[in-house]
Amino acid sequence: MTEKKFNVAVAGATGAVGNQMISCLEERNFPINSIKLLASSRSVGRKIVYRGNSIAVEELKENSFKGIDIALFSAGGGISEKFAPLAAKDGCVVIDNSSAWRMDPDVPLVVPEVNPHAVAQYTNKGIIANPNCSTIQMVVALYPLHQKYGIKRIVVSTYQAVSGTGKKAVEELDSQTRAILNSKNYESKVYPHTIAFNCLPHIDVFLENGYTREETKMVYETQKILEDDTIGITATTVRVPVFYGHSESINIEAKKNISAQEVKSVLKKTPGVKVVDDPKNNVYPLAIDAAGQDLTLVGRIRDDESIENGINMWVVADNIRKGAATNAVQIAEILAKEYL
Ligand code: NAP
Ligand code: 3JN
Repeated sequence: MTEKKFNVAVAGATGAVGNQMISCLEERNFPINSIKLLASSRSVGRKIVYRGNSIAVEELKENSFKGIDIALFSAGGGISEKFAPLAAKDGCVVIDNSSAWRMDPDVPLVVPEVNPHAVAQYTNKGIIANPNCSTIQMVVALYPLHQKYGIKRIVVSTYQAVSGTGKKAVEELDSQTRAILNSKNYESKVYPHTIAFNCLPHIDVFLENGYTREETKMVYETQKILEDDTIGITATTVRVPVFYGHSESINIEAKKNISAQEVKSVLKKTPGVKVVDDPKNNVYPLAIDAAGQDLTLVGRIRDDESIENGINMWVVADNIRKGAATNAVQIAEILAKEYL
């Protein structure tokens, strides 16, 4: 039987995530019949190479999705809010990387290693949401522990790379670092403070309760994906001067007896996870090792000696790949294989 091939569109194709989506489709040999690359009017005429062919970027418009089977969106929440329903109306399934649809009860929020069954709900609105990058790597590591031990509470602090803010932030860290090392003047345009040689406890906007939107996303998205709103979650999200790879310090309190040794053996068998944990030999997950690959690295696994059934760990993943593009393409693979 010949394999079914799909007409695919990438909205936000010129961005940090969109670009990686195009590479992931190619690397993973996604069955593509045609590919349409969409961005703003600023990028019209730009060429992007896909499988050796140079493809011209087109302007994202209301009628861009006619004849498209699957659209991967990463052009921001406002664009997703407006264009995802239009694309769905034209019969296309949207896999959206923004926060616009994540908490809509009719829209599945999917991490393929955790809740692939939720993809079935794409029929509700024709939209599937991709979670926030910080949520994705956390749930990949915690899902098997929640299944086996029941997680009561999560305390997480993140150390997030600038690529999470997009291509302009990558340029800002690069240019500020060079300027500071050469005693030159520089400006901060993307972030409210200098990001080079600094840490900013501020990702996305501040809310009334003093938390940021990024911190709030981690709470509600995790509960939705793990299908358990009784888990207590508190987060502090921090931007650090790293280009690629988000790191997280995660503390969990479990309902059942748990030990670091057992956690290591459970995580060694967990799909999508690589245990990197040999501290005596200075081996633990590092952002520079996580960058450019798709596994979630987990290490520094140890008992929290201050409470019963507590565990600490250090979790690192490539925020643009598993945190965004790869996760979206994995969702497209499930759709293509099982539903379309
Ligand atoms: P980026 O590097 O700044 O790229 C933004 C992309 O959106 C570019 O392709 C840009 O096109 C396009 N765009 C902007 N305004 C547009 C418009 N009016 N019409 C059509 N296209 C437009 O940002 P990024 O890091 O790739 O992030 C893009 C979005 O993906 C974010 O806003 C966020 O919603 C989502 N995201 C999700 C995660 C996650 O955690 N899963 C992580 C990062 C980002 P031009 O080049 O033509 O301007
Ligand atoms: O800052 C990061 O490391 C991840 C950023 C994600 C992001 C950036 C801009 C807008 C999002 C997101 O995915 O939650 C959004 C959004 O709200 O859509």
